[in-house]
Amino acid sequence: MIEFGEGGSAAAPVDIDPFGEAYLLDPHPHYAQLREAGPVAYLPRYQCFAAGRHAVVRAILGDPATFCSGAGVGLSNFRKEPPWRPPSMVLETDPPEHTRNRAIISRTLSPKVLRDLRQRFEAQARELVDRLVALGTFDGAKQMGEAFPLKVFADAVGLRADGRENLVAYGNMVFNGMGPRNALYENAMRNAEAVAGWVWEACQRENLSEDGLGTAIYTAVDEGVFTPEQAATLVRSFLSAGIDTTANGIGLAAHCFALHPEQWDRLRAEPSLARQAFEEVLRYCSPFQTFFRTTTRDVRVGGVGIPAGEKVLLSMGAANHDPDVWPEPGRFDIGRSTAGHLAFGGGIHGCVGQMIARLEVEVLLVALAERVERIELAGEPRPMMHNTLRGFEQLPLRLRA
Ligand code: OVM
Repeated sequence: MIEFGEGGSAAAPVDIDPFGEAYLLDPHPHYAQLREAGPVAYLPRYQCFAAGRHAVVRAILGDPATFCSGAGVGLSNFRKEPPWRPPSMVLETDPPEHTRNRAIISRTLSPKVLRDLRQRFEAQARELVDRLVALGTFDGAKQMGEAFPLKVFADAVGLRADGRENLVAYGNMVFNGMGPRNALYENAMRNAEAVAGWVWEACQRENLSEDGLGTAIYTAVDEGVFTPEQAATLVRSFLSAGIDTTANGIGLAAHCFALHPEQWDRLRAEPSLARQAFEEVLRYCSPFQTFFRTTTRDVRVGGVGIPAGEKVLLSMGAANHDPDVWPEPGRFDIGRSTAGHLAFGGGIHGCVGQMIARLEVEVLLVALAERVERIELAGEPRPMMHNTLRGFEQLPLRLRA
């Protein structure tokens, strides 16, 4: 699939706008257009290449030496314009630095740590579900999707309780910041300095609880591997990637089950399906829609040429609905095999937090399944307009106990 060198056929131009309103409101026809345009297509509007076929997206993720992350994983090329914040030491780096930095994060999220977090997460999930049932109608995007990771994940990292709303604003900056400089970008960045300042403070050793994931990162300072500033930058990755992503995953899950009550019945009958059910939510919705790689050399992908130094958009949403991989991709079915979905990316940069994300959503779904007979829409959901994430701005819900 991937061959080195110049030449190859020209990428077909496709007239889709992955950051435009029509696409964001209903991406599916646009996904199909992208997949059908060839192994790799060209988006003249953004002067970048784009891939949406599952096999192609997977192959590109599997070749980080040719498709690098160090030039940024948004549309902007860090080698041509300066990034809006100091680059992430894990997301926006390549081996060998990436390998070392990721290992430090990875060891803080060990199976033992996750086992110890489970009880706390379960207790918080039950408490939240009780509160939401009592409320009657509520906003599933804010009061469930955001509220849960803002409590359990931020607790796990070891953040103080006050000011956590900054994390949602920061995630908005990080993820809208991967798109073009459109109105969504500008709007997310309105309060950038204050929000980024709060986050940077929260990442400092003296502001983290002693038993959290954040403090665990600082062990690398004691070992002489990192400066304190590097440790803070790595803690910043938890705070960048760990809230908005999961928050939208939860909102999307609730919406799926509100629209597919027969699938909710299945889950209620067998709550041990919760983990697998979330995988199908991930495949079906792809909360993390797109990111980019940058070519380090001339390459041909499925015979289509991409010169060195070009941005390539990868569409997880398109790949996760590729009919060559998923029979009836548009059917939400918690019993199907979801192996190989790309909602967490893949390859060396595959989501390092995926186990804690799964844990959060699994325990929340189980707590819901134990108490709630029906998840119902209590009004018209308002989809979020966002450069990278998919989810709801507002999701009016009612839980029938
Ligand atoms: C980071 C980071 C930020 C956003 C997303 C992400 C999906 C990582 O700062 O390392 O992973």
